[in-house]
Amino acid sequence: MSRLIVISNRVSVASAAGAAGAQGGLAVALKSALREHRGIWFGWSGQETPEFTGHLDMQRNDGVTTATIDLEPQDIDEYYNGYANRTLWPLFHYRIDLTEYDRNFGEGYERVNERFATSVLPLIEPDDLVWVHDYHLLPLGSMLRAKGVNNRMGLFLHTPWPPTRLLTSLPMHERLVASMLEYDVIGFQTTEWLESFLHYVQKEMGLKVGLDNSILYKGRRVLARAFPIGIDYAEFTEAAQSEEAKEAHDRLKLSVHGSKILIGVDRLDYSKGLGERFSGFGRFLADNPDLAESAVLLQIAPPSRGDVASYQQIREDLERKTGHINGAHADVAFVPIRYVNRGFPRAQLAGFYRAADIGLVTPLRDGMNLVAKEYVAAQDPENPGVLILSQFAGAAMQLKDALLVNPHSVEHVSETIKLALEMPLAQRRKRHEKLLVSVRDDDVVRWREDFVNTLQGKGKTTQPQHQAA
Ligand code: ADQ
Repeated sequence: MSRLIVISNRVSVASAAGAAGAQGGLAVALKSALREHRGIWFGWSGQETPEFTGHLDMQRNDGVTTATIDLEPQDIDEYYNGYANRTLWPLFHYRIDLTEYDRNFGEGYERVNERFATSVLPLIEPDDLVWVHDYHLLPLGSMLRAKGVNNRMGLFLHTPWPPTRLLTSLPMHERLVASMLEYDVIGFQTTEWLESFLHYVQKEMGLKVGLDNSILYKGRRVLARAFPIGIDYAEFTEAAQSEEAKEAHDRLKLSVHGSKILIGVDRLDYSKGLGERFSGFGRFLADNPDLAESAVLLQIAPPSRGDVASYQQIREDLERKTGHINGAHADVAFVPIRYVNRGFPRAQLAGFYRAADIGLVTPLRDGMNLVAKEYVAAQDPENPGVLILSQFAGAAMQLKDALLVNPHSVEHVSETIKLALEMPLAQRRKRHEKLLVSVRDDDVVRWREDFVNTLQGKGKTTQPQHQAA
């Protein structure tokens, strides 16, 4: 079996007892793949160094080898806070109004990708599979190729891929996309993002795409495909049955004195549509005074990317909006929105999901959205809650039995909340049963096996019946 080299912006090194419970499903899944393939996980330590040295900090924890480098303050500003989070992240989430086009960011991005390439190079052996993750590292594969790496290399993009007309607003967009075509496999979350990518390479680069979605580029064949990511179903359902989850469930239920609970769990990010969600809930309260005190929205949103101005802005906006809605609808013993700015261990989160009658997952744009899947997995199948899901989340392509909403429409969100609160048990069970099949079967283990098999050239997807036209 080939070794696996996973490369991502950050590496999850935590291994101490208890820390595993706080990790995301992605870290858990990648670690199990790394254990199986005797691999190495390479990336930035998250630490700053006054001057870049390329020193590799190698650690072995929990059967997984990690290798990390520290970055200079200028690298962090231009690559991470700059090009990754102020240019590509908003652009890939269709927010050209928030996208900053600064040439220094682009240069910093290339410099750090080059530093990643130089640092990881000595770790790569001839038969290794190289799996690069996300928008931080799009050109890394081409830089490794330039250094003579001929290994099979794949890229998985966790975010959406924007429509061609938006992408062309990025200076040097063609250079960026051309660099991606040095990978052997490029994975997207959904066919929608895949189609946007294929549209770009055909219309802007004049490349031919085969019926199997392979792109002929400089005499090589690059396979582009959708690999929808899932949650670690086994790990999550185990967490949901723990004593810690039960306690969290009971604590939340008791605290609302019989009101229905709506739950939102998101990183504090403008792509998650939190402001629109609060407005939709506010509209529900205004439209249904008879029901008003019967529903509480618990929004858990730990701050993220606090060094970027647009993230400070959203935090202020949400605090204002919460105050406004609570001011208008609270009573002495009732507050409609509980807005909590911190993270919780996964078991407690699972307990909160299970206690909630509605999972309110309304991003304006999201590559996939794992919270929607976690909400479904945590429900009691005998008496499940209802998932309200944005039609603009990648997850909507799989979770068709959720109540799909347009998060921009406060009226639609308000009406859908009412519909969900009044949904009869039989219909809730029927919908949940179907949702659960998808969440259980298309889990993160299947996702990574599918990607790694495709990268290895195994499976029918890599034995195309049709050559590029
Ligand atoms: P994110 O934008 O971070 O991920 P998401 O898919 O929802 O979004 O994953 C968030 C994860 O963080 C979930 O597992 C959730 O439980 C956890 N989390 C969020 N808030 C938390 C809190 N307060 N306490 C504890 N845990 C919390 C990116 C893309 C997504 C894509 C994923 C995976 O933006 O579209 O689904 O990667 O590919």
